[in-house]
Amino acid sequence: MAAFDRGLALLRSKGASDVYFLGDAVGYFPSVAVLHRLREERIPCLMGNHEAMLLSGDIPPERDAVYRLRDTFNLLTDDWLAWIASWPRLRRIEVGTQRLLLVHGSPVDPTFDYVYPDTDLARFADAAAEAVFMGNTHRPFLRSFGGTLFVNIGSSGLPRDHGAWGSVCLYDAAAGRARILRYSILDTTSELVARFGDLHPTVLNTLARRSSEAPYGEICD
Ligand SMILES: [Mn+2]
Repeated sequence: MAAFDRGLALLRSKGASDVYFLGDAVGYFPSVAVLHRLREERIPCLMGNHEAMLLSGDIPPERDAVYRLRDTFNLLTDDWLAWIASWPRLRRIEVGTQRLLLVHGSPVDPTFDYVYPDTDLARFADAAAEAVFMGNTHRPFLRSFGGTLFVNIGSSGLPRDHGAWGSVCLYDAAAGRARILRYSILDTTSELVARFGDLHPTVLNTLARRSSEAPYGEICD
């Protein structure tokens, strides 16, 4: 939650006029705090695979020890579930001459696909957009292919390339330029780990992940 707030504040401090959320407000931490913030701020949301699993109840049992989606479900009223169910799985936005496609997964499977820094982007030749924004792998990148800019925005609270640096994307539609912004989540992570004393070791290991390489993107204060 605090990591999400920090990413939101960073985007706004850099002049973001419109903010979109690409999914997975729930999962890993049995908390609904990010959902509350998204609704309070009236941020347009896309459905992530975690929301889809939460709503359908189709959660692989062996994975839920990590995802904690049943615990999260039990914190939500019907009103909250109906709101989440209203989130679209993709969003197309036109800004000037720019056609933007926003998904959680990929253009061919908007909810469940995983696109990594080395994924073959030829699969998405029919995206029909100047820029495509994705999440789901928690691994940020900017890549151009076939006249389209493909962006993985990473993760605000559980980055997988380097656990100490949350990630958001700032896009300037007039210039057609995307930036991946990174911000420290060391202190918010410590608070989370202390508050939820029973997080799965997989989650703790991801948060503790460090790299000898600098995190992808621009380090911001
Ligand atoms: Mn996901």
